Amino acid sequence: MTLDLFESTLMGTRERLGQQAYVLRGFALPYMPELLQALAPIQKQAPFRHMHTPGGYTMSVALTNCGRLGWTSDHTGYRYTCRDPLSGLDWPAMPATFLALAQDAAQAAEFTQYAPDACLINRYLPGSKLSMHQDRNEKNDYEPIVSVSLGIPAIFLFGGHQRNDKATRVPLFHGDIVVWGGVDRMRYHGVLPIKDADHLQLGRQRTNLTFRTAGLPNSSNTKM
Ligand code: MD3
Ligand code: FE
Repeated sequence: MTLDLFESTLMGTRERLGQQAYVLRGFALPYMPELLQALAPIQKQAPFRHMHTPGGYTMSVALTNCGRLGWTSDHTGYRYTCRDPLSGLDWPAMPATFLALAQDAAQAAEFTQYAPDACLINRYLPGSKLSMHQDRNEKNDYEPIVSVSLGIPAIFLFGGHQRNDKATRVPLFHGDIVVWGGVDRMRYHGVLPIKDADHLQLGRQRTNLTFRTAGLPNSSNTKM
């Protein structure tokens, strides 16, 4: 079966990965021209960079952020900040089209009133991977994380609540969205090393947008 046939067969379907976790196939495709247009000035203002982990490693995935809060990592640890440590300026604002897509997807996965304040943008080149981890730097552990896949495919690993729990492999294609919240929010997850491929619009790379509610649930003005 070719990739194209596989993609078009699944288009528009909703797969359940867990009690409160869904894959929405092709959900971002109608937003694509606007999404890509909005992405360009973000990466110009806040370029993709390889972060260092507290353990002394350099991440193979390059990242940037938009929205009020952005995720960063260095030798002292992981955290969300209001400013880009590279420039000292606020992270680029979250484009209206990003927010609309994230809210639309959350709704389709039964999460209402979603108000993400952070969008972490990951860039994978062939060979980049993300080891199994939990996302535990957000102050809110119920609100969903909405993930938008762009470019070449990836195999996502969806694990359990223990690092060693068996993980399900989920192939993700350009335009697919995954939504995880509630009881599935703290599950371990990762991305297998990306296989080399060439995407017609994005070239030899995968970009993933992950929307999060990182600040306090009912929004405070505390500078982080
Ligand atoms: C599953 N990013 O940035 S989607 C990350 O494709 C991250 O770039 C991956 O994991 C990527 O932290 C995977 C995001 C994701 C986020 C939170 C989750 C998947 C999740 C929480 C529970 C289960
Ligand atoms: Fe994660």
